[in-house]
Amino acid sequence: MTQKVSLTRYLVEQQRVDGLIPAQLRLLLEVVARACKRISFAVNKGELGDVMGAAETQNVQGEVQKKLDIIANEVLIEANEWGGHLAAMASEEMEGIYVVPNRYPQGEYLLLFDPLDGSSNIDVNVSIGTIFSVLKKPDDHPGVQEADFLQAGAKQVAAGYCIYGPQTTLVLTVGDGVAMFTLDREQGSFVLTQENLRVPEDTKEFAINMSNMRHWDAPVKRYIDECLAGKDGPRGKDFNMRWIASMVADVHRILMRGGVFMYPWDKREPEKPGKLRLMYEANPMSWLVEQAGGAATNGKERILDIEPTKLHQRVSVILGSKNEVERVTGYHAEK
Ligand code: AHM
Ligand code: MG
Repeated sequence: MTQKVSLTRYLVEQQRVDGLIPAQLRLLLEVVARACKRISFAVNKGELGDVMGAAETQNVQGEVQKKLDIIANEVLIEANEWGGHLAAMASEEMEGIYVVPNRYPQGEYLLLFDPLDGSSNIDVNVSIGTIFSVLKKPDDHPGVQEADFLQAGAKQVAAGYCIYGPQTTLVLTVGDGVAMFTLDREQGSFVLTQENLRVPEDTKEFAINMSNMRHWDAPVKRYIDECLAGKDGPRGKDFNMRWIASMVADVHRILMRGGVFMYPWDKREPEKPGKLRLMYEANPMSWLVEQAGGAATNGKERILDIEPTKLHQRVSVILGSKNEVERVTGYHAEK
């Protein structure tokens, strides 16, 4: 019988054999996975638990919070604050950073997360997820402040997401490719189910919210028009479209079978660079996609090279199969 490899064993081996991750980072990732397990169980309860519907609050982005947004945020904080591996956390659901309280030891890592991505899908039983990114706190000063989080995505030391869909699946990179773990509910543990995920360089599938078409910039419109023209158009092939409205689910599909995902800048709110957030949505997803052989840009530059200036900064996102991302980015350059 082939032995199953648990997430714990995988991380221990990454630490021991490859020396890729220090013990504190291994602990951190185990704790994040444990929190995701708890969130998965809460998500699964649905109408049977007090988890559905809107809360009476708004987050820093002015969006109405769902009960599960708040629950997931609390679960992640409670799980991570006492272990001694973190200095502070930042979340889509909190305006400022959350510094680990004095009663616990402070570690050297910073954790950022979107506790529940795809919130509009919670109440309709469609896949949602948790996205996370780990940075190292700069060691040139004591204490921790918001500015410590403002590091380019290329500095991440770990990134991943957990998707709560037909299966609960954790997808992770520590800079050595992308590995996937499926939650075994009977055992209560994540089990390694795929290593070295690869995003095919070409694709016939795109993901974009087409209802915003009239607001797009010319290069994005050109790219989609060419896809829509199919076999008889300049691309010479028919394309398929998918849009789940959970970035986690759209990116997961791309990691599994390729495709291109776009949430570009548009004219609805021209002062905003895009809808998605750089630090805890675009950066971790871009690193995962790059680690799997894909690409990610904002139309002009590699997302991982963007130097952030604000914790909740937004960004235009084009990611997925390399040749398609390069094509859309090329159209922006031509413009
Ligand atoms: P959220 O973090 O508040 O859930 O918002 C992010 C989500 C992404 O998961 C998804 O790609 C996008 O918003 C969908 O936006 P739209 O409803 O405009 O299609
Ligand atoms: Mg989100």
